[in-house]
Amino acid sequence: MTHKLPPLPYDYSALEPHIDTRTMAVHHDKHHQAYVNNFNKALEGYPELQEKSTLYLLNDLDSVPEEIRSAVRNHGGGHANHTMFWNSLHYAGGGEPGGKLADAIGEAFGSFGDFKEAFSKAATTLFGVGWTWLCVDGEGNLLITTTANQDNPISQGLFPLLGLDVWEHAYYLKYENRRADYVAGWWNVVSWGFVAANLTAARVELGARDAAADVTKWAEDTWAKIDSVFSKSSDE
Ligand code: MN3
Repeated sequence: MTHKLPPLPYDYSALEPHIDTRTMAVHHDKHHQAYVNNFNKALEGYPELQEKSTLYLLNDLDSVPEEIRSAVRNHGGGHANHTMFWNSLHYAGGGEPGGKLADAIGEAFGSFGDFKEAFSKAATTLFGVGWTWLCVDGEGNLLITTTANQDNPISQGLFPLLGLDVWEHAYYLKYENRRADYVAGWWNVVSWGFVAANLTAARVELGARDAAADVTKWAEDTWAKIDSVFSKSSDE
């Protein structure tokens, strides 16, 4: 099995004016493609790892041979993060979530406004390259976290619900150095339905983990399942 670049689930221009057409084309076709290529290259000669889902490998980096561990972390992470990123955006997105996601955000952060402020602050103040995330921890609590480079929160035992790419390649063509303006624009295209579905999946999977007799098997099954939700056509 080799990993494949999943097609964007909408046109390059779909997120205009908040995320511009040229940025989407370069970001998806060049940057994401390069992560996929380098991830596959790292796994050459490791057929047993080629059969594992991306998230499973990222969840258990210690099980990856040391000579390719950094490459899997960086390029497998880049593949997983970007796949999730495209699917977390929609031209009909924005606004505020409802239902159980709204309740969970209110419980964790006070209000949606407080959450938005804290997330934006984390994204705008992150030094260097990386991502800002809304995650669920092992006890089911929501939290905001950041990761450097292409690290995925799964490597720290956190379920990612929503991730914001704050590498300059994600915004520089349109916003130049104005990261805060990019973050402000990004809120208009967040697909809350995607985030809500991830929260439901995370809670179901946490329950299954607590009940599992074989945690390794649970992890393998779970991350394969979540991988396939994030990335319907990336693994063939
Ligand atoms: Mn990127």
